[in-house]
Amino acid sequence: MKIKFPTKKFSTALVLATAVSAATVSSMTQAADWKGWNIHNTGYPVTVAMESFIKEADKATDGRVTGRVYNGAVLGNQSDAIQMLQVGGIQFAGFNLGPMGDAVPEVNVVSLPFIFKGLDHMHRVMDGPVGDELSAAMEKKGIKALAWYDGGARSFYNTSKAIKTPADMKGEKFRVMNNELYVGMVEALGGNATPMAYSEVYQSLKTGVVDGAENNWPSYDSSNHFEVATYYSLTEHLILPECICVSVAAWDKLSTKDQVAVKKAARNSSALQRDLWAKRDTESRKKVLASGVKFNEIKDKSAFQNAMTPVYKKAVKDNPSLQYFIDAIQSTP
Ligand code: BDP
Repeated sequence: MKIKFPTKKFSTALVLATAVSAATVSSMTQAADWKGWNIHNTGYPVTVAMESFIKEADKATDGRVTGRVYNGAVLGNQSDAIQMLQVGGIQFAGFNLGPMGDAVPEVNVVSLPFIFKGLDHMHRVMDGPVGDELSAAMEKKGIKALAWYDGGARSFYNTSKAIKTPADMKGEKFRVMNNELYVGMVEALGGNATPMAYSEVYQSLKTGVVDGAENNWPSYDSSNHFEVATYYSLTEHLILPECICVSVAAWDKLSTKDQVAVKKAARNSSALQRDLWAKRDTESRKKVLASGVKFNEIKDKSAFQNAMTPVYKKAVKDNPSLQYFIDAIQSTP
């Protein structure tokens, strides 16, 4: 809004007061138009939940918060999204917490392989005090997690053979998400790792730039990686929470009443996402197995788990505050 002052001289206080009240009026009348970053395609559980979130936020704030979800990472890769949230270039996003470790070191605790005992344990941790503390750490860095979504369990898949023991990873090159910890994880298992954007993985698997990658069933399916990397070995080494996150810059502009409404919309979208996730997890698994994916169930994962000791040690050495969170997660029943 442009404010025109008459040429006559005003006291600074009056000018300031006018500007402040004009800004207040403008923030009351102009809707916040939120851009939402999303890596997934139409119909994916995260996509449906994010769309439901912004729709409900719009309705519950009488249109003071309106917005749109941009699918397929058209707004940039996930590292870009984290930075854009921090500076307020985008206002909300849905993604897993894996690549967040650089910006918020405490969050790396969820990227420690096998830290969660299962999906239910992850829910209990993230919906409890530890989740609140991680959220507070993120908020200090400009990103507020309004609620947690599911991302299932990630396992390794590759083009040439089943990974039955860590020895089978030798000489194989795996794509990992953008986090040094994942490079260490693959190396501790005896393989090689290349951090790479999600959008580049399909082509890289196809042309042999990498031999494998790791992800949950729904992403293995929706990215079509199952067409080119047909061995899926159930290591379930990472259970990564995902967040519906907002930029603190956008959040702080909302009235308390609207913050309550937007948070409620996020919580509702999380219940929806978890429900859709459970269904999609089963469906995707069925679909890729029916298409001929060679499934290798690993009954005893202890060789993989034991190989992670140096990964934990290095993570704590690099960031001693992680020990507190490791203990807190491991002591959560
Ligand atoms: C998917 C996550 C997404 C990640 C992607 C990846 O939902 O946030 O960006 O994996 O591997 O499962 O990059």
